[in-house]
Amino acid sequence: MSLMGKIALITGITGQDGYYLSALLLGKGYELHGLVQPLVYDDTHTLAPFLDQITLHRCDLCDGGAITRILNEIKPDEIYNLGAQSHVGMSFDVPEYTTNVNALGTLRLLESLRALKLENTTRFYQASTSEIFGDTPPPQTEHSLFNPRSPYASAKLYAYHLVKNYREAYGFHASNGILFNHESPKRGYDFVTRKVTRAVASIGVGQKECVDLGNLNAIRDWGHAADYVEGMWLMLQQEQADDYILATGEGRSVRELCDVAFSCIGVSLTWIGEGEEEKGIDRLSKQVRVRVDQKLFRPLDVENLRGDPTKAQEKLGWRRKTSFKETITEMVKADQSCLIYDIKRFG
Ligand code: NAP
Ligand code: G4F
Repeated sequence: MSLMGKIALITGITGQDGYYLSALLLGKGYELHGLVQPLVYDDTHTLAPFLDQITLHRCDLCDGGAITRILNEIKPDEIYNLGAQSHVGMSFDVPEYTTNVNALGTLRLLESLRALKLENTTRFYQASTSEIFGDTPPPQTEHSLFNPRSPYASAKLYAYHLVKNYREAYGFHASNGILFNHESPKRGYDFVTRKVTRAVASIGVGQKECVDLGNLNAIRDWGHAADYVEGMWLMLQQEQADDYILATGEGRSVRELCDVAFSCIGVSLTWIGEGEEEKGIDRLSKQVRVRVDQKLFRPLDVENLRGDPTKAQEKLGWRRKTSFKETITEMVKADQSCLIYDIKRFG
């Protein structure tokens, strides 16, 4: 039995946010359970520092029967639904799967809670996203227009509405965290920040020459994942469930992300050319370090996301602590350490 006597279940526990939320909840004395995908590459080693303190359950969010059985077994006080096919670009290639996991997965969890009559005892956090705003101009608030521009965002918007429906229809304590991008050394390799910080680490030791990117103009509001999981927890500690934006309020382009990441290895970039011909060049050595690859553009992109976190600040007392530069510097340093370890180990 845990110190607080509270039981939490995290879906998507092996992802970036699952790692930081696990650390937070274990630190608070929760009894912690996590859902992990069966039949895929076992990545539970990502939870290594605290694996022995978590009970893992093999369950796909597409499997309603297994979800019901596990919820009945655990009867959690809190569920954090982080599990998702979370790559926006990939959702154009696998729209049906993305919808099944991100939209219907949420439905399965909520319906299981209802069937088990846990709606009055289990609090529910839904990992919603700034992507639901699409091309609505910034700063986006909780009242901004939703205009999803990808299968990922459309599926997440369905889940957002469902959470609200279950709150209003059945009295669920269910909250949507509308989170803007948040990053860390645990970020998946396919997201732009991590792609850039890994490339910068490799370029720094001469293992790579250049990084190929898609849309350099896209603006995102990038925070640190460790700060954002605190906001998730705070939402479930409120008397009333509600929906909140977590964001920094600062927008930066992918180009600016490259400037900051390359500055970590002492490289100052100068940008020349336009569109597909644009290049980021090392001011001193004149070597090309960033190129544009048309194949990396999405069929439809979201150009400008910058959130207004006022409601979360005022009602939850939430504050982000880590600056953009600190986040990117931490990621570059972590990627450099991995490389140095690999070089020492494998030559
Ligand atoms: P992530 O690193 O991609 O983690 C996603 C997690 O979902 C992984 O544990 C993954 O398991 C699991 N998963 C995928 N498909 C599943 C399935 N069919 N059944 C069960 N589990 C499945 O994502 P994240 O960055 O931690 O984000 C957490 C959540 O917040 C996601 O829902 C994401 O859409 C949302 N979100 C993220 C951000 C952000 O900037 N990070 C912003 C807004 C919202 P495997 O490890 O086995 O693949
Ligand atoms: O890093 P990204 O793939 O993140 P994106 O699409 O904003 O989605 C992330 O944040 C959302 C919250 O807003 C989450 F809901 C979602 O689950 C995920 O965590 O791409 C950021 C921007 C995009 O405009 C993309 O087109 O960077 C642009 N970009 C340019 N070159 C690239 C690349 N993105 C990726 N992944 N790879 C590139 O080479």
